[in-house]
Amino acid sequence: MKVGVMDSGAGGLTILNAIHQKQPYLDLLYLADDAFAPYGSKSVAQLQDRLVKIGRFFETEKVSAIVVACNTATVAAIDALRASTLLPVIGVEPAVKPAFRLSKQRKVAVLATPVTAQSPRLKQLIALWKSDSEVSIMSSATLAFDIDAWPDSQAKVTETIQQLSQAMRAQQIDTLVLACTHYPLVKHLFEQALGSECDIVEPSAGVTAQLIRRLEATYPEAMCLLQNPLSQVEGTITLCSSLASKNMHRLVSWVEA
Ligand code: DGN
Repeated sequence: MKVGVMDSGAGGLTILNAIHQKQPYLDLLYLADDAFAPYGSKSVAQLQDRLVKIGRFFETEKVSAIVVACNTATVAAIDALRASTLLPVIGVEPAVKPAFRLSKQRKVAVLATPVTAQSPRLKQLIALWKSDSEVSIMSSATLAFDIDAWPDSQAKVTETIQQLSQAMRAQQIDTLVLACTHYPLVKHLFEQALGSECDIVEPSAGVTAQLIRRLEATYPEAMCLLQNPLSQVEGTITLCSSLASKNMHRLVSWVEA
């Protein structure tokens, strides 16, 4: 069974890695939409149009489900994609619920792209799960794009993370939600800058669990067969980019062995 996973660039590989670790028998087709990146500076209408086109690409590739492994695309355009396809569509949302549970000092920061940070959906999620925590919504217009240019952009990425972390330390943040799938790729830099007293949460385990639930509900017999330990074979991982000139070695380097 093949699952399509997409993002504006390398960020969704954090989700792809988690899916592959948990369900290695699935074939995974990853689309990095580098030709249209960064999503964080696009309008909602542009993102909706793009996601519908990507949905058509995945349908042509005969996937059984689509994972929108991008917070920005999820908040802006997942409804448009769902309306345009009969395939199950799983999105990714800021992991505010686990962050509220984890935070001891009740000081949580959500770091995202500008589109996600300004989205009504993020405010809804915060209102839905909020207890008595203070929530600081922070955004970076450049960080995801710079992570895509890794390792050439290493100094710039490190400097941006240090600046953001300084602001978080000043606010005594003890739990950080990485609400852009690119950010867990450089989680170690956040850990270095914030120190061990700040917990960092990201959504890959939750998205994987949701995908498996949807696949089991939609394709019960096929999933039963695939999950049978006697019949299990390792699935394939195919990486592609919408930018013809993309150096695929950079993408491959983010995929966990
Ligand atoms: N990985 C995308 C997200 O989770 O929002 C980043 C989008 C972008 O291109 N900036």
